[in-house]
Amino acid sequence: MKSNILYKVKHIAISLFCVVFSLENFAQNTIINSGWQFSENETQWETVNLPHTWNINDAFDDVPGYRRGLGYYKKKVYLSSEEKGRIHYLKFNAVNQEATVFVNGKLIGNHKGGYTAFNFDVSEFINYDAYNLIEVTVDNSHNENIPPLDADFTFYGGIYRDVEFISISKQHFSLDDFASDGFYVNYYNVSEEKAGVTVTCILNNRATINLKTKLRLDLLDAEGNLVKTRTELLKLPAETSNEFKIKLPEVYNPKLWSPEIPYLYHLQLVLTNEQGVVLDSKLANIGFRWIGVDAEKGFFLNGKPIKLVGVNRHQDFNGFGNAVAIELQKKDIEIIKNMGGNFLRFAHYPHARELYDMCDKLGIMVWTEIPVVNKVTDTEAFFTTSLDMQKEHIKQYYNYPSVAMIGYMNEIFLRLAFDNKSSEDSKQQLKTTTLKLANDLEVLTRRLAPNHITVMAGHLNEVYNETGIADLPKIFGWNLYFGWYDKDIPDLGVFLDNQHERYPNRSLLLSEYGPGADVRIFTRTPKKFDFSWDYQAKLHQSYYEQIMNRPFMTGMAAWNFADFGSEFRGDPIPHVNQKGLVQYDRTPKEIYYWYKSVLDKKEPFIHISSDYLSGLTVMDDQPYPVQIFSNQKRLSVFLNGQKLEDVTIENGYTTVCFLFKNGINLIKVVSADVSHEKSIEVLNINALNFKDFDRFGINLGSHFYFRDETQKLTFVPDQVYQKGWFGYFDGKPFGMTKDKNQGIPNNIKNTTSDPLFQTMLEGCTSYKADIPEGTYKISLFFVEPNIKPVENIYNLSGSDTPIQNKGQRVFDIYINDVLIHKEFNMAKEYPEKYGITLTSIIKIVENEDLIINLKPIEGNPVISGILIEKQ
Ligand code: GCB
Repeated sequence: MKSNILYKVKHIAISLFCVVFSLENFAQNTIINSGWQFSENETQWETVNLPHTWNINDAFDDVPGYRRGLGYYKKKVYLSSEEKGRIHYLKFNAVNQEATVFVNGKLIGNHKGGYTAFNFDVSEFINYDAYNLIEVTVDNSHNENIPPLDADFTFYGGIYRDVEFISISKQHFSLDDFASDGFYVNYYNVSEEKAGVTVTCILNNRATINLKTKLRLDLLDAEGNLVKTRTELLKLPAETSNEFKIKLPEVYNPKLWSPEIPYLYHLQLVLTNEQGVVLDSKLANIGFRWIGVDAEKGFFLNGKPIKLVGVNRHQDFNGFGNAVAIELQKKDIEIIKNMGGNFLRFAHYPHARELYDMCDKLGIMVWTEIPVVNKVTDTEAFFTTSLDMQKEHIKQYYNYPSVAMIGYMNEIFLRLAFDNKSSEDSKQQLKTTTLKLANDLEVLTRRLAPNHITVMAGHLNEVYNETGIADLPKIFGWNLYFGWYDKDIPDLGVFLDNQHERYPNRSLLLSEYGPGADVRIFTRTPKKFDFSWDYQAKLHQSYYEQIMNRPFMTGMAAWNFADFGSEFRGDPIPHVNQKGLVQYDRTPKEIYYWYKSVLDKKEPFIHISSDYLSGLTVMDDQPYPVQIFSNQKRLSVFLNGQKLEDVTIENGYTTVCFLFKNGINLIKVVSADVSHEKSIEVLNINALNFKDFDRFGINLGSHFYFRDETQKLTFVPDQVYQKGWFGYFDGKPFGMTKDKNQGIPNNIKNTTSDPLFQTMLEGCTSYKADIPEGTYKISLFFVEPNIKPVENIYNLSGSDTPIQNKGQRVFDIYINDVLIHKEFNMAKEYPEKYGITLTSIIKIVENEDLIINLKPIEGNPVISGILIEKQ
């Protein structure tokens, strides 16, 4: 079958990439990312560059689901006969999630698992002075034997990290130990006085003769000065692989590595033959540090207590899926460092290795883990894949000094906790299986990485205590969403104190927390599940205090650094989990600056949190609260050139109420060393005669403002009717993004202004706005909240039957007694949750106001928004 493809290849234009080797080079790693051919069906091909995924669009479109199936890649690589005496490997740094590789039509191997590297020795399949065809069949379908089985992120399919063609001499550092670098760095006697390094090297001799080699280890300081060196004469027997452990003498008065001063030494490993010709070489970061953990006193670095505060990270990026250029990804680590974070959990799988190198360099302590998430499968194959994945993970990421913690499971009882179908027996069986796998992974991790701290994260459920699984790792992480999925914000501390009391010997970390937040939503009255930035601030500010006040807590990692793709979600931006401190394109949300104000003490810093305020609509006597963030103690606040007050900062912020005038307002905040200014455009409507406006929008049924960039307008929150102003007479506010609806797609089609539509008034028959006489364009916004996505959206069959009868509503719409729409029936007219706008021009005469009536014929009318525009 494959030779068939080879034949076909000759007939299509593909871009060829030539690997030209120089014999002086002892090892040649060529990144072969450009000019691959990609197809979803093996008939139509397109040229793509890696990193690549086929789910960039369909994971974000209006159709539920995304393509999980096969993708085919191929590419030709030229090798000259000068390469003959060398060994050739093909290395894939990550392919999601199963890859089957062919070279010149022959099956080379298969790899399961989408987040770790793997390689194949392809030497015997290569043709010299010829083009060699590499083909990769990639599969991201659901597979019961490959973790993750289920999780709150999108499993984009494709070859999304670098592919390397490696040519090396016959004597080299092994590539066969789970695609590691073939050497492992360990430390001994690390203290302020001295520190030592030992290295275990796996050296291969693929020649048919024995060879005497020299291995030189050079330890260089950050400036490149040689600090210690050692050369070993090593005999490499023919056709063997051997392990050598080499100890470098101790360094006296070493410079220690820490987040404040991430001082790095470097270790160079050079393998030569007896004559000094280089055969292979490697490089590693060396960070002298020691860590410890205490169930009562928390985390210790270099003998001193340190509270770990940082974020979790997912690897995808707006518009790229998981196929993100590495330079763009590296910026994330800089953004986290600039925020002052000293801790990063790479969730829920190993990320690109370059990022761990960045953490070494910038000084961020790392938790890294494999994607065994939400549930396990009770098969030998699942166990084997998980254990192999952990072996790859540990061996490939072992040498980064920033890596402090190695994990292997996230919320592994989540599906079990929500399972109300299975029998008690089968649930018990699943618990036993899960515990067995956890135990196997823990034992494996401790054996392969005895100097790292093992970790696991669980969700709010007793099952982690009952089963004893929480006592396996050295630190247990709780993912806690008090004030979001569960109870209220202050319940965090109550829960943690209780856990600490019940399990005094267990070290705890808050491994996830945080609410969803959309930068277009703000409010004076933040509430659970409103996605306002204000609620995000409230929750994070309180959580931080609660953790800082508990010395037993080792640390906290916010969920999430950035918004990320999760296809089934119905947050205000559909298919995106919006719990990020920065947006999906990494633009900081306001909360990012608050973290900076509490974490980053390097330079004086002030931030006025007001980006979201542009277009704020207020009345004369309504001061608006604005948060000011700073790492300074005392600040002076000015509005439009006038000093308002001196304020004191606590927990990184203070709230100042501003009476804004109509038009541009300038806020200025100064401290002794630094100042910050922001100008805000405000629409101040004189409430009593409601006249100074051109455009006025109301977000019906909602307590929050919504900044609609498509309309260039900020919709105001709703209210009960007030004379001279606006509001509803009857009906109840209704929100589609409510807690209980989590997981149900609330994606409103035909619009990106989802928050305007997602909140509405239900049962409202009469609404009034006391606008002055004139001609107006009135737009009314509607959505039918009860329509569920139909299985086949094309199955409309032209019949009159509504898609779904449940919740169907029919009503007549009147504006000032003029019938605008008779028998309005959204369930009948629209196949799905469409954002519907009805626009009319009306004339208001003297002594008349705007009155909207929704007269029910069947069910309760709903309405989501009103936009009034002067003509
Ligand atoms: C969790 C999961 C994480 C989810 C997060 C959420 O506990 O570990 O994968 O994305 O909650 O946002 O619900």
